[in-house]
Amino acid sequence: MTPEADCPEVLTGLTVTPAKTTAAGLTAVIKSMAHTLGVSGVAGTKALTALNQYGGIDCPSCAWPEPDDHRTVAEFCESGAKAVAWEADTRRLTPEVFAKKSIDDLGKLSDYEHGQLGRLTEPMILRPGKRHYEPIAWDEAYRVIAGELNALASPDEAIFYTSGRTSNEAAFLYQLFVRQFGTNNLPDCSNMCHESTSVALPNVIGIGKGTVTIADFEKAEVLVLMGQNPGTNHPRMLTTLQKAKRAGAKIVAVNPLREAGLLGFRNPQELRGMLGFSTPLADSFLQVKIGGDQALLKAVNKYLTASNGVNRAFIESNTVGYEAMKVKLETESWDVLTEQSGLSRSEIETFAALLAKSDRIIFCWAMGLTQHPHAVATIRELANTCLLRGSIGKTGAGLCPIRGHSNVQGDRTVGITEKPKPKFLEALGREFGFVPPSNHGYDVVEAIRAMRDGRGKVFFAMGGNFLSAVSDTRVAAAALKNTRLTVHVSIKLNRSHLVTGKTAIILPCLGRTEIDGQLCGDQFVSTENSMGVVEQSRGRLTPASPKLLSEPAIVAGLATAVLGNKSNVPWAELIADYDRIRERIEKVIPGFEHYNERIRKPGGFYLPNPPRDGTFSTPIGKAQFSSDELRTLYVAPAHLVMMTIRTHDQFNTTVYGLDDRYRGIHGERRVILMHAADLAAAGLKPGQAADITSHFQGETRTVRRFLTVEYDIPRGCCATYFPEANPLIPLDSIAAESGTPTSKWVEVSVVPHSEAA
Ligand SMILES: Nc1nc2c(c(=O)[nH]1)N[C@H]1C(S)=C(S)[C@@H](COP(=O)(O)OP(=O)(O)OC[C@H]3O[C@@H](n4cnc5c(=O)[nH]c(N)nc54)[C@H](O)[C@@H]3O)O[C@H]1N2
Ligand SMILES: Nc1nc2c(c(=O)[nH]1)N[C@H]1C(S)=C(S)[C@@H](COP(=O)(O)OP(=O)(O)OC[C@H]3O[C@@H](n4cnc5c(=O)[nH]c(N)nc54)[C@H](O)[C@@H]3O)O[C@H]1N2
Ligand SMILES: [Mo]
Repeated sequence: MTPEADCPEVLTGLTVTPAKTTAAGLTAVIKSMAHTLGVSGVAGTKALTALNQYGGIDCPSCAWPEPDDHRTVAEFCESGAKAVAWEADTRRLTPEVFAKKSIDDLGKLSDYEHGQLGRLTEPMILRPGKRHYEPIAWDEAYRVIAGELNALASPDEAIFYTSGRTSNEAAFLYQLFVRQFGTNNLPDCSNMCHESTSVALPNVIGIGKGTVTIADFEKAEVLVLMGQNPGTNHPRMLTTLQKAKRAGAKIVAVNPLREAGLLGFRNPQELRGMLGFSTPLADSFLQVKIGGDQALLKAVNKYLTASNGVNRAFIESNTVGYEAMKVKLETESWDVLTEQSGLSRSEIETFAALLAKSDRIIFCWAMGLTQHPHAVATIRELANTCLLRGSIGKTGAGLCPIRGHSNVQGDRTVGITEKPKPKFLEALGREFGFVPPSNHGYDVVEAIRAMRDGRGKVFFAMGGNFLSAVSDTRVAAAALKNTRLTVHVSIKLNRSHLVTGKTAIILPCLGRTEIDGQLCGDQFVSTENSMGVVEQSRGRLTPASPKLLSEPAIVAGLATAVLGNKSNVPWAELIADYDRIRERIEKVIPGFEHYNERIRKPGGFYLPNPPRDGTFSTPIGKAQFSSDELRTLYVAPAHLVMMTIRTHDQFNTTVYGLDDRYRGIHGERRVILMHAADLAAAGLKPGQAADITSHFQGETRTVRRFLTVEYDIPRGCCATYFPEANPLIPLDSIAAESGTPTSKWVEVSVVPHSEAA
């Protein structure tokens, strides 16, 4: 047991108000400006005016794209403003503060309080046996890391994690360094995020990415939004949805919760919206049970195939596997499909009939589909629906996985993956004159197992908050503590810096809003959004401290120290001018032709996307229908299925505040949202403290003191917030094929809180 790994069991004062039915509006703008001014002063506001503008700063929050042809004056949302304010924080976490506060003192603070300590200012080291971080010079830090890495029996004993904020330039150099060092142990946040999508789609359409552009939304007849909370997690998408709606699109939302951002939108960019007029969004809302989407989609596909609601011509010329799928669907029972989805046959048939009438449908999804035991099969079933309607490869139609981190898609494109393709390795090896390792590396869950079992001895993280983001927090903590060295490149302190290997190092880096000065002048970086547009991002603010280095510079420094003359990469030259890094990316990765020229065009450029143009780049050259088994999921009587979700006041493990405004939950993050009947059955009253236990393969895990909230959620389902509930998610509870932790499908029991341990 490692108590400091968990979020502190402290209650902060819950108030509950009715859940909202519209999102954004003037309140959102006022809140974001007030927040930015409060935390970051004038600097933050200056950064806001450059956010998502041509030649400006790519918003460090989500991966939703900007419009192709224009930019409004304020092309940001409340979340983006909070992210900028958090980064442009005027407070500093200096060595003096570390000298006063031990890691034990810091561990007692909440995630919110960690953020309030301000920006890191210089490299810090926690030496073996010590409880206080001390300052260390950059060169000395590199020497310590190189010493540990080069002492390993095999390069595969080191693990190199990446979070999705890292730029293309930094990520490309990082994976190059790691592969020259000799391992493919490159787990990343994708493993916990859209991996199920990346695994499901290539066999179906030939590429692991979405196929639509933002302009497609206005041309669509139907938008299906599954397992996604755009009002909170992709607020700029609401503007797109509003436009689509005005152009006549019907919106169907599929979600266990009636999220405000799915129901209505007050556009803060319009006078009508400022005055409080809202555009209703979803035309129909399907309140599916958690994990019920595969059953729902199978039922939809059964209806479409049985009622001739399919696009025959498209299927015949572009697909394989239709007949086998149809036969399989005939054997599925409506009783099982309705019971598993939690929806009535007539609700499903109404939805399917709408799809049967439409040729231009866009299917959007996020974590509500990807973090379940059967996530990959569910996404393949969604692709089946799309193919049945021939709704791909044309205007106003297609698949649209909504990515999370602002460059999570780009990181994968430039080589951050533990399972690299031979073609990529060959190109990388050719360009840099070495033989990259070809065996598969560890994903996130495998990395934890390796550290737990003593096979992973050095853990290095390029950004992120590994300990708090991964499942099974206490197991992950013990695993990290079992290593010789943990290193984090970071901009602020987080819990991962406090649960450490024998030695721990924090390397503080520039944030995306900051000026990145190198030998040949100030540099910009590039990122790829959710729709495959690569665009530049140039920092505008004075760095938080003169001792910060950019992520590419840190990789170069490290590579030089670790590899020495074993590497013939001109690391220092590449850092002097990032154009030189982009030239190398262009030579290794298809689609980046004339990278330096096109990245300088306003709005950047699109990467190639064959299915978008109607070509399926599968081995057979056609799209592939899937015939997966229906995975029926049951829990023991009186147990519930728990999903872990984000509040309106956080970016993943970064907690901006304690409210979840749209859901009407204020002042408290340790809550569990339950159906009234499930509360009563558990002998609990709203607002009462409860203990939650998860059940998996005979093991139990418990978190204590969560306040109950009576909520409109299907019976048998409940919701808690990430990361507070992560200790409940068993390490081995992962999605089939993708290995993604089942953060949205955990079997739990809930009982009144008792003081006895
Ligand atoms: N402000 C802000 N923006 C963010 C983030 C953030 O934390 N804060 N995080 C970023 C990241 S990395 C990501 S990946 C995205 C996440 O964006 P989302 O996927 O929208 O985030 P979650 O809060 O995980 O919510 C998932 C939604 O799925 C629903 N859901 C859960 N289980 C099921 C299910 O079984 N079926 C269906 N149909 N729905 C279900 C939940 O009710 C919830 O509405 O957002 C990105 N943007
Ligand atoms: N239970 C549960 N767990 C989940 C999820 C869930 O829905 N439920 N969602 C999963 C998902 S979708 C994701 S993507 C992962 C997220 O996992 P991560 O990406 O690992 O986590 P974040 O909270 O986004 O990382 C925040 C940290 O990044 C650092 N940081 C911020 N900006 C920069 C920068 O510019 N450079 C560097 N080097 N560091 C920076 C800050 O110090 C901050 O503390 O969590 C996953 N975990
Ligand atoms: Mo994510």
